[in-house]
Amino acid sequence: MVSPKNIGKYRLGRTIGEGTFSKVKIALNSNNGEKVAIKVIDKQMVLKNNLKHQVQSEIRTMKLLHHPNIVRIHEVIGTKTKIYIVMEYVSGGQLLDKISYCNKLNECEARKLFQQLIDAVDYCHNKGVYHRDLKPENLLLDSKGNLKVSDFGLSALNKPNNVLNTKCGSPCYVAPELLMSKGYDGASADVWSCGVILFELLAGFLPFDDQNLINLYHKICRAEYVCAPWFTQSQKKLIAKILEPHPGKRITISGIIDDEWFQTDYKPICAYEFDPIINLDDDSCAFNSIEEKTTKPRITKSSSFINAFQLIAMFQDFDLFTLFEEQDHMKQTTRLGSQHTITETVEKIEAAAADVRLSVKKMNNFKMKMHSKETMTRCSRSYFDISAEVIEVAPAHCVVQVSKSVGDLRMYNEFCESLSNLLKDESSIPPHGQDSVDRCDTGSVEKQDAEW
Ligand code: ISQ
Repeated sequence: MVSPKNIGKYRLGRTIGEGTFSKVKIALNSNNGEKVAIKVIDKQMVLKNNLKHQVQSEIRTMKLLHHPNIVRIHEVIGTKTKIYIVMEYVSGGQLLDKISYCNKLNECEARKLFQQLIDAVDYCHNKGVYHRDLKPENLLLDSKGNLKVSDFGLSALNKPNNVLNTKCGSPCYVAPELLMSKGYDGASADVWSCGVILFELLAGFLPFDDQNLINLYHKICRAEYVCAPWFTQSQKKLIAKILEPHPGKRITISGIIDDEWFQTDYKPICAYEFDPIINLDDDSCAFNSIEEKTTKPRITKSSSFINAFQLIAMFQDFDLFTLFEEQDHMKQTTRLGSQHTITETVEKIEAAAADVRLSVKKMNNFKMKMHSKETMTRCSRSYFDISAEVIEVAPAHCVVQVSKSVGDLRMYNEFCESLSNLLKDESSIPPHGQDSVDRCDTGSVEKQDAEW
C-alpha cells in the first residue's frame, strides 16, 4: 500500500504551484534528504481531455532536456490515478516575485537573465521542443540567482488553445498568432513571449496590459506598446524586432543571439558540458506503479561489463515500461549484437558514424555521442543526436545500445543500418564467435521503446 503522503522514497509536502491539470508539491527524498519538486498530474483529467499520447510523448521529451537553465526531471512515477514528475527543486522562487520586489531590474541583471532564457529556449528549439507558455511564473531562480525554466515540453498541460480562458491565466505573454487561432510556429511564438519578458524585466511593467480582455487582445495583435522612458536605443531596437506581430517577420533566436545588446557580456554555455549520456540503468523511466519499480533488479552503471541475468532483466524491463498500461510504439533505442571485442566494436561505431557524416565524441572507452556535422555551427547551439554504449557480455561478445534524442529519425536509421552491416562483417569475427546471447541476435537490429 502506498501512503498518500509518500510516493516511493519521496515524502510529499506543501503545494508550491498549481496548473490546470496539475499541482507542484515540495517533497523530501528520504534516501538522501534532498528537496525535490513534484508535479502531480491527475491521470483521469489527462484521459478525459484526450491528452494521453501528448503527455506521454512530452514527458519522454522533457527527460531528454539537460541544460543548466532548464528545471531537470529526475524521474517519473506512475500510479493508478496519478503521474508524478519528480524535478529538481529550485529554491530562489519565481522571477515574477523578484520583479515585483525590485520593480525593475538593472540592465546587467536583466540582460543576464534574458541571455539565460534565450540559451534555454535555443537549446530546446534545436531539439524540436517548444514551450508555448513562457511567462515569469515558469521562470524560477536558483540560490545563485540563475534562471531555470520549468515546464519545457509540457505544452499539453499548458493548453495553448485556451489562452482567453481566464482559468488559464492572462494572455499577456501570448503571441498574436495564437490569439487569432491561426496555425502557428512554436519557435516564433516562444520568441514573442521572450520579448514580453525582456520588456517586463527592463520596464517593471508589461508591454500589453488592459483590464478588458478584448482591448488587451487588440493591443497584442497590433503590437501597441509604449517603451519606458529609460529604455536605451539598443534595447528599443531589439524589443521592436521581437514584438513584431507578423511571425514571419519576427526576429529568430539566432537573430537575437547575434544582436549587439544581447552579445554584451554574453558567455554562451557549451552543450558538451551538460548534454547527457543516456544510461542503460537510467531509472528515470516511467512505469506503471511504484511496486513494480522497487522489485526490478538494478543494472550497475560503474562497469561496461554485465552478466547474462542483468542483460535479460534489462530486456524484460523495457517491455514493462508503460505508464498507461499499453505499449507505445515510438522507437528510440536500438540494440545490436557484436561478436567483436569491445575495442573493435567501438571502432566499428566510429566507422559507421563517419559513414553517415556524424562526428563522434568519446565519453569513455565504451560510451560515445554523435551528432550531425551540419548542426555543429555554434557551441551554444550544438547538441547530440545519437549516443552509443557498448556493453561487454563475454569476451568478444558485446551489445551495442544506440539511443537517439528527439529529432529526425532518418540519420539515426542510417547510422543503425551502417553499424549493423559493419558488425556483420565476417572477416573480423573470431572463430569462437558463436552467438550465445539470449534475445539479442548478432548484427540484427532490435528496436525498443526506451522510455515507456
Ligand atoms: C521546481 N522548484 C520549485 C518550484 C517549481 C515549480 C514548478 C516546477 C518546478 C519547480
